[in-house]
Amino acid sequence: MGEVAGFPSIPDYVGLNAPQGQEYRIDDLEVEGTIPPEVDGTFFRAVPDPAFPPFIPDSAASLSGDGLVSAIRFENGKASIQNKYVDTARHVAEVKAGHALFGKYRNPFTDKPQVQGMDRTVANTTPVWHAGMLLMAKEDGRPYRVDPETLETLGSHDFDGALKSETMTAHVRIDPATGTMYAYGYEADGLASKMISYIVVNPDGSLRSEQMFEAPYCSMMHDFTISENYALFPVYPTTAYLEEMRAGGDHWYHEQDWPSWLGVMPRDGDVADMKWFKGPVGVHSFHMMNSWEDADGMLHFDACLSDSNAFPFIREASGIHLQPWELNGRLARWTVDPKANGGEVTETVIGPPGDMPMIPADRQGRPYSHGWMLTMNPEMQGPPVLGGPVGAMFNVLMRIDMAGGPPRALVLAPNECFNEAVHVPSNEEGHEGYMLTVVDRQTGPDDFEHECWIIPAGDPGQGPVARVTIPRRQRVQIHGWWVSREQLEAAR
Ligand code: V55
Ligand code: FE
Repeated sequence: MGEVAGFPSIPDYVGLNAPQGQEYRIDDLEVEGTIPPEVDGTFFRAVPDPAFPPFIPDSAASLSGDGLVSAIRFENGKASIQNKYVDTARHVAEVKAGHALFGKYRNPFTDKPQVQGMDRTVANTTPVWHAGMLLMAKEDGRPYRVDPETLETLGSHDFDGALKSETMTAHVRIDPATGTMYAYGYEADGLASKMISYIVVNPDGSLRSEQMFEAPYCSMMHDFTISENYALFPVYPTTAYLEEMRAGGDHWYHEQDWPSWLGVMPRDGDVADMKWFKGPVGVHSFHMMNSWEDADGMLHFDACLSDSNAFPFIREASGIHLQPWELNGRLARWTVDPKANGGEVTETVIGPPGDMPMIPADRQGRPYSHGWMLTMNPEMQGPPVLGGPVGAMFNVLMRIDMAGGPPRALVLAPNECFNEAVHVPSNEEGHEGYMLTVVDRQTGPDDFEHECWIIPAGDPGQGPVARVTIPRRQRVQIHGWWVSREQLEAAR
């Protein structure tokens, strides 16, 4: 496959993963079908896109790409796209130098001497919208604030100097009733640390509280959940060793025989009241769908769980040799009694293997009737489209009925794949709104087309009601966020 000048010809940089590195705005995109009136606002996407070839071959390079904000804007039935890099300290320094200065994924000991100590986050994982602010977040550092209209970078965001944690997750949870944002940072006080910062942010964007606690071990805690009364912190055995980093090794190693843990505390309470529930050994999850309390007060934690870490580079570094298709996973529900003083989780399988779980924003932390996720067509002959950080792309968007009704799924052609979708609610009673997602279509070894599809959320299988052509190559997106016109205007 054709390589991009200067970049090594390895999967992280070829085909769908070929670096693009261009900033542009294109108005009046071609639309097939009709954009529904609800779809009025901006679909923000976080896209890692390495601006410079690496000076160390790094097997985790797909996660190290410079953060680029992609904004697909909808107004009056028309659509436009704007792509712009986040001007992180790291990106600015590398642009000035004209080449890469930072080494391996999350290993500062491999950086060039002139950037030692510099903020090395790439702000490439989630465009978070809260309190009228757009924050480009990545779990290894603090988020960067970006102007939602111009996509100009406004700087590293530390809540007006109030944040102590060196890191903040890319997966925040916003309470729909109050607008309070719940977040956390792991490795909060340094590399390989067990320290976690529990961060609560007022609806106006000011920091309400920050409390530190220790996890059973340092863990790659990519996401967490809230329910109406609790905050739930999953700890999975992908861990870090400072000595490995100092020796130029990787940040992450998966310990297949360590137990997982679920920390549960009152959402607005004290970390001293954390209770730890033991989960199965060896498992990992990047993303949770939701948590909620039932009528009996039992607490449920719904996550896209795998039997090992889903990233091949982490398994390989850990001596776990599994092909991607040999890794089993499921949408799993862990149930605990939050009034008990710890114990073990009880697991129930509630959905297929897959990832990128999505729920309506107004069901966050509450009982919910349905959610959506990406999965693979089990009947497909031949390989899926290759690309993204895991190496293979998903080709099914599935609505999961939590009451046990049949799933409703949109299955793509074998040469097509989904990026994560966002949900656009509808004001119409009983209408579930729409899912917005960028679909990539492979038309040759190095040739791809991209469209933004607008899909009925209540029955994705009906297929898109509108398809917006994106006339430039797009690199694989990580997460997205839908911001309505109302929210955008309130933020002005
Ligand atoms: C993920 C993505 C990351 C990362 C760690 O999707 C985990 C999971 C794009 O960066 O650094
Ligand atoms: Fe994520």
